[in-house]
Amino acid sequence: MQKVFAKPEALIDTTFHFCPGCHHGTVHRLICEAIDHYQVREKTIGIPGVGCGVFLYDYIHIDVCEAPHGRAPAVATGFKRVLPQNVIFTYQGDGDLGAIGMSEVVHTANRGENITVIFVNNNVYGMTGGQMAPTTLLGQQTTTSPYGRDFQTDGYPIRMAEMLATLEGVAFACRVSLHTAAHVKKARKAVFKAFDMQLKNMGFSFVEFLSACPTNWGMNPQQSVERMEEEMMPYYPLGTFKERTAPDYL
Ligand SMILES: Cc1ncc(C[n+]2csc(CCOP(=O)(O)OP(=O)(O)O)c2C)c(N)n1
Repeated sequence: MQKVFAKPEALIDTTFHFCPGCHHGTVHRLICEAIDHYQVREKTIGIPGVGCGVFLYDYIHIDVCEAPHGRAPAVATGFKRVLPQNVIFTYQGDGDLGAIGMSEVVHTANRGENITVIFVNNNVYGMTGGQMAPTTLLGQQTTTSPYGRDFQTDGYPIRMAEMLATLEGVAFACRVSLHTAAHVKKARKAVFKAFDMQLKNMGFSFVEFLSACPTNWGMNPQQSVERMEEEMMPYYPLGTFKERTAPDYL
């Protein structure tokens, strides 16, 4: 019999703590598939920020160093500079990366650090109970925007992948989604590309995942994936916004 499905070796055989319909588990799996594919398990170091992805060490068979809220790109910079032969990635939510950690990610990208940033955009602060994030859509109700996000008081949702793509130091910036199996396959390719580029010393790579947070959106998983298609995707277009084809020192 031909085996067509197997758990990635890098993925620890345990049960995720994530809520039903949450996409963090899918992102974990895709990272593990890339680690297995490039056979870099022994030399990969993951740096989660603070949020629902913080328990990375419980799920992936790699070295993990937790960073203070938002500081993962700065911690990753330190690791990469001391251990340039290692594969270093951060794992951050939109509160972590786009609010308290905005400065770290912008300057790390601008310096062109040869790391990979995995960015899980679920439109809210998930772990702390669904507060408004920089990526919360206009009109979206959250615990801190009960009447819906209003640009006059809260500004506009930030498109991180497009913004970072404007920086010279960025080698790869893309946005993918996880709301259908076909989109997960494309997301997988993006993670592979980001790891590949880091292994080729191309510079800073950034993968933004549109993801669901059914618990804090007050929806069931099916409604959540419909919301991703109908509300998130029109504001957050999918695609590759920058892809360098050679290291910038060539
Ligand atoms: C310095 C600091 N401020 C605030 C917090 C509280 N806190 C923990 S998780 C979190 C939000 C995380 O949201 P996000 O980054 O969007 O990740 P998600 O949980 O949605 O995956 C906050 C504000 C903290 N741990 N440390």
